[in-house]
Amino acid sequence: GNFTHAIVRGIPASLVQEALRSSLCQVDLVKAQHQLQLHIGTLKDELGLQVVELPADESLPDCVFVEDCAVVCGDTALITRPGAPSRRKETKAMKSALQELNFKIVEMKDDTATLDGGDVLFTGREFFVGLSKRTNHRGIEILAGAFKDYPVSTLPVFEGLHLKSFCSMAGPDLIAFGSSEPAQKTLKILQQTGDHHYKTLILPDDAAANCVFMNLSGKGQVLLHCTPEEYPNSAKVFERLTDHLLFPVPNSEMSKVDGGLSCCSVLI
Ligand code: CIR
Repeated sequence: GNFTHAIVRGIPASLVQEALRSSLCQVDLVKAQHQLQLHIGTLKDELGLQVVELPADESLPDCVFVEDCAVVCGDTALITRPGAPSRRKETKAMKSALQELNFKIVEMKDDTATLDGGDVLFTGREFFVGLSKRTNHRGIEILAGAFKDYPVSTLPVFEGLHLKSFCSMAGPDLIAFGSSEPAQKTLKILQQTGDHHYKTLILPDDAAANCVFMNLSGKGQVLLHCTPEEYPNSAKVFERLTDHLLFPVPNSEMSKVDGGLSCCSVLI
């Protein structure tokens, strides 16, 4: 999409001990903060986006992962009900920020519904939503009701946290996908389900398939993607994209707590 703003949030020190995670890797807080600053710097200084920086909240260890709290499309912002109970209060600051930016707010209030933004892939034509550890059918139903102009299809997430833990948009009608067997299984279903046949960019590393694409007026096609230090083979695939302005952004610390590149911002 054609974005002008990004909403981000600081990293609380509590992330190190208390953030939800599937691995035992120790996060380096100072390095994580530095990496987030580089990411925000790219959005602001290189891309000229207006960045709204919400303050970290020590009582919400995962609050930096703002993508999970809202799905924004057109003039509507859906405030989610995150699948992890420890993350539910993160939505409050996001709701206020989006209200201030004049979005029409829809809140997922049903206490049987769950949905994380990390499960929501918007292609510009339609939504694909992952049925995952964090997102359930009722959550997807509410999303479909909030964005009636677009078809919504459900995709199974066989492994990993979210749908976008192994895929994301990488260009117009171009979807980046990881090459693991579970990722490829989801891709096959996507191609059979969708309203359109999408081109794919296959990355050797699932995590690297979570990149951030923007079509910016004045800049053209912009892609934030993994660094060669973290994923040398996947970085090479991105470096071959000649139509894009490429920005490698480090993400090693967030990835230790299952955060992809896209999770640290809500682009609007
Ligand atoms: C969690 O488990 O909820 C966080 N530690 C990571 C969330 C990452 N979210 C995302 O990539 N959209």
